[in-house]
Amino acid sequence: MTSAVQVSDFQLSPELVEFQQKVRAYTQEHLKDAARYDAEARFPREAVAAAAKLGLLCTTVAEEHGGSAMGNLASCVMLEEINSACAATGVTISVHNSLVNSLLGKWCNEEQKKRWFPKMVTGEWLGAYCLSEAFSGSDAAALRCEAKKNGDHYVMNGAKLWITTGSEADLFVIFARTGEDRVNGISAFVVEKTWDGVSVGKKERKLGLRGSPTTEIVCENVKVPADCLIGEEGIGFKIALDTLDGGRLGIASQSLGIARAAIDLMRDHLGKQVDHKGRPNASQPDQWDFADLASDLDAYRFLTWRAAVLRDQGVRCSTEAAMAKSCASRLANRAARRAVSMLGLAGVDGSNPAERLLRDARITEIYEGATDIQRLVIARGLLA
Ligand code: COS
Repeated sequence: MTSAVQVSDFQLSPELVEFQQKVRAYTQEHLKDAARYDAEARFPREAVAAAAKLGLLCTTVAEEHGGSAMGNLASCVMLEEINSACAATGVTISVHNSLVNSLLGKWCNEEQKKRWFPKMVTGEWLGAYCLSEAFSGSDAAALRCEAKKNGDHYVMNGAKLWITTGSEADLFVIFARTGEDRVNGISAFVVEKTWDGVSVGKKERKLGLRGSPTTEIVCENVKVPADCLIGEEGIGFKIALDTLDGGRLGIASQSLGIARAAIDLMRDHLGKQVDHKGRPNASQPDQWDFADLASDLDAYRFLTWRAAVLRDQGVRCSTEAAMAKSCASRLANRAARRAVSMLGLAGVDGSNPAERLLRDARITEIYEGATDIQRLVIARGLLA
């Protein structure tokens, strides 16, 4: 297996520690309303705007286009912090950075970057990544949305499903069929929300991440100018999967944040159970589970950071990213479930974030590639 990471020590650089502290301060100041966003299924607009002001919406964009160019490792550090407080804000920022901005930066030409980045780096516009459809979730290449060339434009028809930030985004990256070949007949386009024929369809009612709107995006005879094609015709599927390698690092980091929050709740709970000398006195099974979950958190953080470093080095990290996501997302679910059971009634009565963490964790094993898809990617990578 290719592992180009040079491990000289296991510390973040002083710059990244400073960045982590800055993001932690942001979460403490701006994500206090996470429970309300969830209860009211309300988009965390103010929190996202505050993140934009701090430059958190441009970590994957080059400096020459107004970004901070901090890269994937920094994005992972940032997303663990944000998601430990509010996963709805976390996924909005993850998708904007890792699925949209990074894609535009890697695959668009200079003219296109100059057109869209000024709005995307400042957060004036939010981005959405539109791949899935009613009949193509895990089998992404089965997509049917079509873009037919007609002179200087394409005519796009189709419906995209389960689109994160769908109703709030201004710029959509849409994958559509420009030819019959299953894989090489797919192309990627930028489509703007205000264009004729673009509409936001059904909004999903969800178990968790309720502050993050997941909607359908419908295109009916949308006239897409030919200069909104990304790259060239036929490379859309590779763009989609290459981008998802980075996206999966975002979801792995989201999972780490959720797991960390659950483990912190357990620490508070177990820390109160002491003997007459003040030594830990919680039941041994509770301490064992707490110890295992905390150990896995550290292990999977390194798994995630390894993949991020590879991506920052320009090395393909499909296998490593899939390992990170499959392990971290399962950990988030285990940790949230255990926190709820350890806290007893307080785990489900909403008096603390445990039940929200449990609901928010579930999707991490589903979106940006379900766990079984990650296992498939890992096996294929190792057997290739
Ligand atoms: N980066 C660049 N290219 C990639 C790639 C990656 N990470 N992964 C695959 N490719 C290339 C392959 O090399 C292949 O190209 P060649 O034919 O030139 O060799 C092409 O893309 C097709 O790949 P593959 O044959 O593996 O495609 P499959 O249809 O078998 O699909 C899976 C593979 C299942 C892994 C893919 O459909 C997938 O990831 N599904 C989940 C989709 C998903 O995550 N959806 C969430 C959307 S956001 S909520």
